Amino acid sequence: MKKTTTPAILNHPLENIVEAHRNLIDRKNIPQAHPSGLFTKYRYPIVTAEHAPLNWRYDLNPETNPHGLERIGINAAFNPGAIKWNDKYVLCVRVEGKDRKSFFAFAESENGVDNFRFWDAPLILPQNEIPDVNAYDMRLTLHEDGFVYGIFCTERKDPNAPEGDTSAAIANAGIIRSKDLMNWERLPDLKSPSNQQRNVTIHPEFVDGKYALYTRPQDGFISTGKGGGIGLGYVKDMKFPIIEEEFIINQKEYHTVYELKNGQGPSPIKTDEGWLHLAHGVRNTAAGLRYVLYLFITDLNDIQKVKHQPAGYFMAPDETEIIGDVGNVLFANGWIVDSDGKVFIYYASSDTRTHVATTTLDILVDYCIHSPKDKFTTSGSVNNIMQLIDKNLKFDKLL
Ligand code: M1P
Repeated sequence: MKKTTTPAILNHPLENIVEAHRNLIDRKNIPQAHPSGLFTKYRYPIVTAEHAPLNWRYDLNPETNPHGLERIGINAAFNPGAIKWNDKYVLCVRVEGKDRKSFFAFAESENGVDNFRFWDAPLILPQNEIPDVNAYDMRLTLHEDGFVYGIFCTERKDPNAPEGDTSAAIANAGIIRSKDLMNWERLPDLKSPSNQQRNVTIHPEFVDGKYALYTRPQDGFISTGKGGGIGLGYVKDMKFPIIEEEFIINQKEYHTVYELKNGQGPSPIKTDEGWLHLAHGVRNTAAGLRYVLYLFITDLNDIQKVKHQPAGYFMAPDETEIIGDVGNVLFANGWIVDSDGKVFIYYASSDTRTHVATTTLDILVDYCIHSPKDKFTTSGSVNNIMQLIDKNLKFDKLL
């Protein structure tokens, strides 16, 4: 049903744009169960560049903007951190302007799927001595110390870049924390043995009295070089976030979906079977890099030990997700688990838009425990299928 335009906007040059924006925010999503049974995706992205509030983009005064033109353009809205807060599903979205700078903006929904609406203004990120040139991919984690930590990637020009190289950058982990999501304290950037860090997030519990941080050490800005893999390091005091030593807990591996690099997604979720991790894996193809999502479980008493890891990917870009600014990418750095075990996986496609997939902890744990492991060879993969065929012999009358 068409909505009535509010009198204040009637005959304003932006009348149609206001109505289209309202319809976009009010639209209900349509669930689409995946044939694997592992998750339900939804027809529409839940947050896009077009969701950005109109007063961030347009001069609403018809006298100074008689043509109703957009003054500041938004390019993309993706890779959100996520947290349940005051019963609302809250995302800290990476919003990227047409000027290529990313910034953070919170958006919230009553049910985690529909009607995500940005808060009034973007986050004013407190700065350290050297300002962030770009900031992105926030992980939000409620730690048992009582703070919500926001760990994100802060990027600055590489001071040692050869003359004329205007793209070499240093990426590191920036850290903020808050008790109300409104007032944020900036802590020093992470110090670690690696030149470059991305995909850093904090384990929600203390480990032997220390903070534990998942890392992704790498030699270069894009290439991991000798580095790579999902690492883990310990910090005594988050006011001085120093990791002396990193332990790789989940390696990149030849001829897998995480052959080139991988990275921890959001902080892991505690289950009876262990800590459930969502990560991305990257492989190379003739058409460029391909990013997919995968899962694994680590031991409750030894978080460096991977207990279960199914072969291959859990979720990959579908035909609507594969196209975007950086094609063939699924990336996730936020998820929320409800008290009834329902899980909301917030993921982005092709560095352009944000989606949600819903599932349950039971399904994710069952998938991790009962799907065969990667055997790293063709004959190993066939062997996994043969074992399932044998197991099914008694039941194939069903087919
Ligand atoms: O472009 C794909 C992703 O690339 C980076 O991830 P990674 O460091 O694992 O390669 C990040 O910049 C991420 O934001 C982006 O989605």
